[in-house]
Order: sequence, then structure tokens, then C-alpha cells
Amino acid sequence: MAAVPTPRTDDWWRDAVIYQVYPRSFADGDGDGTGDLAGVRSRLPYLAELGVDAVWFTPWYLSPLVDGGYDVADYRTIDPAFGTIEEAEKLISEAAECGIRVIVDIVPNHVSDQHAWFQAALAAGPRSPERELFHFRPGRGEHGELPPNNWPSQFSGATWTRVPDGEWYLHLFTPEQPDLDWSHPAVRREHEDVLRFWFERGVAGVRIDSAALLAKRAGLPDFEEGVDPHPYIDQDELHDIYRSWRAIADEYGGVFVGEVWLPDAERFARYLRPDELHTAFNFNFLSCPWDAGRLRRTIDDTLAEHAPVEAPATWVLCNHDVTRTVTRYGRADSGFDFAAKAFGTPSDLASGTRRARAAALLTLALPGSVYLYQGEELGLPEADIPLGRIQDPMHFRSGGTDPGRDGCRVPLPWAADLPHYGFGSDTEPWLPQPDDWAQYAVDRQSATPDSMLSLYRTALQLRRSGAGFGDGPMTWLPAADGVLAFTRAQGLICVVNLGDEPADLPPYEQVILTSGPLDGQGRLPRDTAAWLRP
Ligand code: TEU
Repeated sequence: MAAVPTPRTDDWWRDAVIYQVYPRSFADGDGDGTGDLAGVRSRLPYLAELGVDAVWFTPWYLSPLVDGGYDVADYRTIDPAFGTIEEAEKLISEAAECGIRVIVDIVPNHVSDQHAWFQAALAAGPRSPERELFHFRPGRGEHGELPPNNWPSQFSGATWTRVPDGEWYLHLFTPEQPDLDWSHPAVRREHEDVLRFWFERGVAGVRIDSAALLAKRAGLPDFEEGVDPHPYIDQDELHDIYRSWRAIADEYGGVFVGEVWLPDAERFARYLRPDELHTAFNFNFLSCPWDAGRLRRTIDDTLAEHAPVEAPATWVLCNHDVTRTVTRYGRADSGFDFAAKAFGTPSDLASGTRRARAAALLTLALPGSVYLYQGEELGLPEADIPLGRIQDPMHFRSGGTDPGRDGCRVPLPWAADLPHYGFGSDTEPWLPQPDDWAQYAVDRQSATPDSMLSLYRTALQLRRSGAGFGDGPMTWLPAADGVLAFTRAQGLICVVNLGDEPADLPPYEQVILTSGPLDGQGRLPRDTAAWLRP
């Protein structure tokens, strides 16, 4: 194991590298085909050697796993498939010993239909106080046979489901994820308690799922396309909720990262005011195609929108909801768009991988913090999941047209020559792994100096020890068309060539790292990035 990194205490989150663990697919400690906390604990040395500052766990709570754990039945219990609360506590303290902080995921918009509150609401019947915690309504139409409004789903399909006594309940996602009514004080109290519960167990931060969706416009009016404001996205009441959350986080020194998908920069930045969330995911950057002009504009807009609120930007290339980076960058349309996801979109993986390597050096050199999704450091492509094995409700709710998100959630390959690449035992994992993944296995890549894993390890080590990375200013340098070049304080230069022709490098003293070899004339080939010291 590499030297244990020194934990940074002050404002660590302003320039942290945060690794996202999808527990079901990271490592399987008990050999049942599903990843678990024992698996994560056994791989902490891997994460320490990789050099990440923190780990964000997607939900690990008690859940029927209808939506991969984003359907939480009890926040104070770990799902038995993953482990126990005692194990989570051990994991948090063992991670701390490795210099790694833990971030948990809270899903305030909805709970599982198996949550005690929803079960009680179903049992209690129409107009009961139990139902006030959710959005139960009579239907429209002569016999109440029509849903109470026309709201579009976040997952396609209906947003209302009728229960046998005739009332309907709202669910922006699946019917197994009823939305909570955030105007109810008990809903607020309960979540404040859940935050304390996890901060008291030593977590350093909380990721807030669907953070801009919880509040609904009073009266639940119909949605009218193009008419502002939207009835359930980005309601003003949310800011009051996050201010009260921030006060709790401050008691514990905890931090928030909000999942806020909002194209409007000014509205987005409101969530990052000094008394609200510390950070939010930068989905504009994630959605941006591999194009120098578009990326530069997105970087500029990102920095401009964060500056007035003094929040650090985050840089995200991938997560458990979107197409894996190397596959996306290998496509003709290399941006990401939920609506455009389809089966069989061709991708040139060689080109996508080259670009993903360059993008790694780009994101790690930009001002702010970086999120790294498990398997991204291995350069895993999006997997094709055979139709009969697809699990993601997004696929089923699209009527089978959307491949869903399982292709980026496949269990990790740890060892090239072991059954199921050493994910667990010889038990078939919950999602099948492609036949040609031995090449991506951690053991094979560890032994290969020019692998994606070696690139990430070196880059993270340099970023951690070197000057000029993380929070702080950046300045664009003059560069040819298709080339991004910028300098950071203390003499770091990052150059990325997204053009077709090799590019001349700006004057420099020393090459620190490149994502691929320079050409015979010392130029930067296409789809390649370099870190330089002037
Ligand atoms: O994602 C939120 C989400 O799915 C929306 O942002 C949606 O995808 C977007 O608006 C496009 O329509 C979170 C989780 O990351 C995801 O895995 C869960 O399925 C979802 O919430 C429900 O909890």
C-alpha cells in the first residue's frame, strides 16, 4: 500500500477528489454476487493508493432496490444485502485512518413505498393525517378516474398512481417512490434528524439527491410547457430548507453536494450561497460534447456563475446515471442527453479512451473539486446488458426504448484471471460483466505504466503534492483552434488538444505528465493533454 495521505482539515472540499462508490457493484465481500460494505472495506487500500480525498456512497440504506437504493425504506438501517450499521461505522473510521472522508447520499424527494410512513398512509385512508406526509389527492373526471394533474415524470410514464380506496399519490419517479410533502413540518424534522444521525456517525458530507425537486407549487397546478415557473422544479421554498440544513452541517463541520440539474446559471448559483449548499454537481460540464469551443464556454460559464457566491466549482465526467465517459466521447455526438439515449449508438472506444484520458488531466487541472465515478479510473466502457438482465426501472418505464442506466453500473473487474474478474466469488454478479473485460482489471492495469489506472494514480498524486492545483484562479493562454490552454497560479500549465492536427506546446521548462506520448517534433497529438511547468 502507498503512503497514507495526510488528511486536510480546512476547506478540504474546495479542491477534493471525491470517488463515487456504487456499493452494489464495487466489491463483493460475502460472495453472493452483490457488492457490499465488507467489499468496500477490503478495498480501502486501493482507494488510498489511488489517492482520493473522499468517497461518496450512493444509498446503502434498507431498500427494496427498485431504483438501485434510491427508494429508501429506512435511513437508519443499512440494507442487509450491503451489511449492518456497525459495519458502516467501522467503514467510516477505517476510511478515516486511510485519510479518506465519507459522504452519504440522502434522497429527500421521496421514500420507498415500503417505508413505514407510506405503509401507514395507505392503511389510514383518505384525508388522514398519515396521508398528509405525501401528496394524496382525489382524481379528476366524473369518478375521479383521471390523475389530479398532468405533471411529466422524471423517468417517463405516469406521475400519479391510484390506490384501491380511490385516491391518487404523486411520484415523480417510479410508483415505488412516493414523493414527500415538504410543506409538512414532520417531513422537515425527520430529515434534519437523519442528517444528524449520519453526521454523528462521522460522515464528512451529504450528497442531496434530486435537490431541486422536493418543493411543489401549492395547489399542484398543471404543467404548461414553456410557462415559467415550473410547478415542481426549483421552487423558492427550497432555499429555506437548505438554510436549515446548512446550520446543522455547520455544527458538525459537514458539507453538502447538491444534485441540481438546472440549466439556468443564476438559478443554479442560488443553491450555493454561503448559507446554503457548499457545492453542487456541474452537469453542464458533464453534458458537454468533446469540442474545444463548447468546453471552454462551459468552463467560463461555470466559473462565472460560482464566483459571486464564492463556491468552488465541481467537475464531473460521469456518474451512475449517465453513459460511461469513454463510450460517450467515442460517439459522433459526444454530449450527454437523457432524452437522446438509445440502444446501439456506435462508439469508437479507442478514440473515446484517448479523449477520456485527456479529459482526466483537464478536469484535474481546473479550479475546484473533481468527482470520479468507480470504474472511470479503469476506463471502463458502457456495457451492453442483455435484454433479459436489465434491472433499471428507467428502461421499463420508457417502454423499452431507453437502454437504462445499468450499462454504467456493472460490477468492477479486479483481477483478470479470476471468476467474474475477482468481483466476489464464482457466484454470477447481479449484472453480467462483458467477456472482454480482463483488459480493464485492476491487477492488469496496475502492472501497466500506460494504463488508465496508472494515469489516474500519477495524476492524483501530482495533484495532491504539486502546486497550482485545486481551488484558485486560472487564466486562458493563447492557443490554436481546437486547443485549450490555461495556466494556474504557481506555474502549472494545462494544454488539451481537441483539434485534428498536432499542436505546438506553449514555452515550458518541464513536462509533468501527458495523457499520451508527444509526437516526434515535441507536439501534442490530437485528443491528448499535457501538464507543464513554465
Ligand atoms: O437522479 C435524479 C434524476 O434522475 C433526474 O435528475 C433525472 O434523471 C433528470 O432530471 C433527467 O430527466 C437521482 C439519482 O441519481 C438517480 O439514480 C435516481 O434514480 C433518482 O434520483 C431518483 O432518486
